[in-house]
Amino acid sequence: MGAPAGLHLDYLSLAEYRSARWSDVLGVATFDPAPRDGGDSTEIPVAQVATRVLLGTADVREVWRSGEPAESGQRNRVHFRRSENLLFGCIAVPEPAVPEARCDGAAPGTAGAPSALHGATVGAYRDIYATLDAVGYPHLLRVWNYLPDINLDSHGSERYRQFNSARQAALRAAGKPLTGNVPAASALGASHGSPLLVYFLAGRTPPVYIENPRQLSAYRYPHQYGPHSPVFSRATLLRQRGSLTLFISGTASIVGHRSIHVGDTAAQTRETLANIEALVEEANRVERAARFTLGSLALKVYVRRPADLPAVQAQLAAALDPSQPVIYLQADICRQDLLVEIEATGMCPLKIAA
Ligand code: 3EB
Repeated sequence: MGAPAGLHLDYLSLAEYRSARWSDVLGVATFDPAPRDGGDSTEIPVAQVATRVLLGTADVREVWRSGEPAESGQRNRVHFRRSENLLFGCIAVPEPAVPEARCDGAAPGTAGAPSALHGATVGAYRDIYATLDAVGYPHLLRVWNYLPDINLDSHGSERYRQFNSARQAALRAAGKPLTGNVPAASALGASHGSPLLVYFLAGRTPPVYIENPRQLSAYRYPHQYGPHSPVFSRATLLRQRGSLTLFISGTASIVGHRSIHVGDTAAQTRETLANIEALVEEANRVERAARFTLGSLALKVYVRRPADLPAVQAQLAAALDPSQPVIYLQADICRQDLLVEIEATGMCPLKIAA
């Protein structure tokens, strides 16, 4: 049987993944300390995300398929697999335990000195853009960033802010835009001691970039959230032969640029869903057709405190279809006052004119 047209996303247990025996897998993400012998051919890039699974099987896999023949490759530290129009890639960069020395002689580990995380982030994005430009998939569509101790202060600032400064520096160095045409993204904490992990989807043609009318664009956040704004779009919309994909970035209880419902997990979850619904509406407006609904998305839910899982689940049960694919992970979120963050993906087959 022929593979379905266009990109596909499934959340599967290891056993389900093994028995599916798909030939068109582009890439996989695992969570928790998943065993490496996941039954993947060594051809398939596997992003090993160091976040605990909060519900269901710990060996759950996020599986991206293209519906087309694919080939694998490696360049610098980036492992990738690509089909005609799409590329999945991942890179893991350990942070050196000893802070890098500065050429101006300033003591390492002090305010102002570049952190190991800064170096790892700049290096990861440099390798990613070099790879994409070399193999001809120059448009980053969707990026997932996982960094250990995301809320920890070091070198005079929070590590998430160091990451933002470094990501922006790397994009600038690669000659990429810092506002507007920037990928959808997520940035979450990962377990202490894990490497900086970035995985991504990239395309040969540009997507449509979507912002949320209820939120200030992240790349325009005021400096109270850090000297360099996070560079991501709220969503991207990819039209390919036969299908339309909506990649919704990590979304939280932020209206304008402020975190709201501080301390109230249930209310943060409802506000997050309202933001996702606003993005779905915006995508439909751009498409001039009701292509997506909240009930047709696959969701990945990040909960800061495991004890909040029932509260988050109750809100989602009230808003979602019971058959919707949803996975729950424990992760620190990039603002201390955020307790939950949700990312989503929507896929819609398109009729092709004969
Ligand atoms: C926010 O809306 C919440 O830095 O790449 C969400 C998605 C968030 C992506 C990123 C951060 C990022 O600002 C945090």
